[in-house]
Amino acid sequence: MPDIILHHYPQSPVAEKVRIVLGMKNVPWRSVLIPRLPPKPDLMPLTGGYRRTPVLQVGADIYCDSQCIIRELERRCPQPTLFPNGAAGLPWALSRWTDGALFTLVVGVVMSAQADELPEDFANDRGRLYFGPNFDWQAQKKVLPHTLAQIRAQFGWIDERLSGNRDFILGTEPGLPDALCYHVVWFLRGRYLGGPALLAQFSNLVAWEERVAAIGHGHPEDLDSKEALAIARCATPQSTEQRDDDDPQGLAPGQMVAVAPDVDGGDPAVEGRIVSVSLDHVAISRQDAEVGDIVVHFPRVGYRVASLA
Ligand SMILES: N[C@@H](CCC(=O)N[C@@H](CS)C(=O)NCC(=O)O)C(=O)O
Repeated sequence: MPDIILHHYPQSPVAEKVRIVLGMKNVPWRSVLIPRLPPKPDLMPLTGGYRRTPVLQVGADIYCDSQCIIRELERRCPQPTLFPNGAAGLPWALSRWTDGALFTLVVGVVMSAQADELPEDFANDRGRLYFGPNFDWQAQKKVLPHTLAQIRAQFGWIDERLSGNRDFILGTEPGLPDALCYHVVWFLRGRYLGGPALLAQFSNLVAWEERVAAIGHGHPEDLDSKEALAIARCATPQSTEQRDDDDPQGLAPGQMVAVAPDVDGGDPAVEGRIVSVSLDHVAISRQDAEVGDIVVHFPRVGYRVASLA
């Protein structure tokens, strides 16, 4: 099996979600550390402009967004499954809450509580990314107690789910819902001074958090970013053509498109020619001067695919 390469940085909560999934799979992987802010010169040749964290590389196939990354990890390493007890489907819906509304509330607390101490370029970048061009950390700081009340009630849901000696969210086996909920808890605990006290109110959640942390990250081995580029250059994309005659946008292999997150975060679009498309993914091929032929994979949910033809 070719190497699984994760481009990430230690402080990234979304990367922590994927690292925990790699722990659940208990697989070897290569770890490339990337900068927390653009420019990301050794990542851009691979993604064609996608700048978020994490990114998965397998040879010359690049997977953007944790949704797409986790789907690919489940496909490549099906056992143990992330969907024990026939739980497929619903965890993806849960991810729209954990990665969406809940994550945004936690980013608001973590960032606005430190608004006066954070480096300006970092605060401005994350403000734009998560709250759009009119972000205002000082205004968010004023409503911190309200935001904490929102988060506390929602963490209460997780705690309630884990009552009655349920080890993991789906029962006795860990699965995708654990990684989804855990990364937000990990973020609040590690990056907000009041996080540990808030979490201490939830005994089921805290005991579960320790069980998920104990799963670990699998078996990472450091890889230099230049070596990752060399691996891509020497590899050939493995993606094969796939069409979907029911695609609502009429997307089809061969078409030139631009793909970007469907949020007002100022993310650049990635341009390329569709190789494969389905209800939950689109993969586009591009040529890069540094790494040659590359196929970049995106989820459909949360992404806008615009036709350039
Ligand atoms: N929807 C994306 C969100 C990724 C995301 O926003 N990650 C944060 C880090 S936790 C990020 O990209 N920050 C800006 C950066 O790393 O440049 C996913 O699930 O992968």
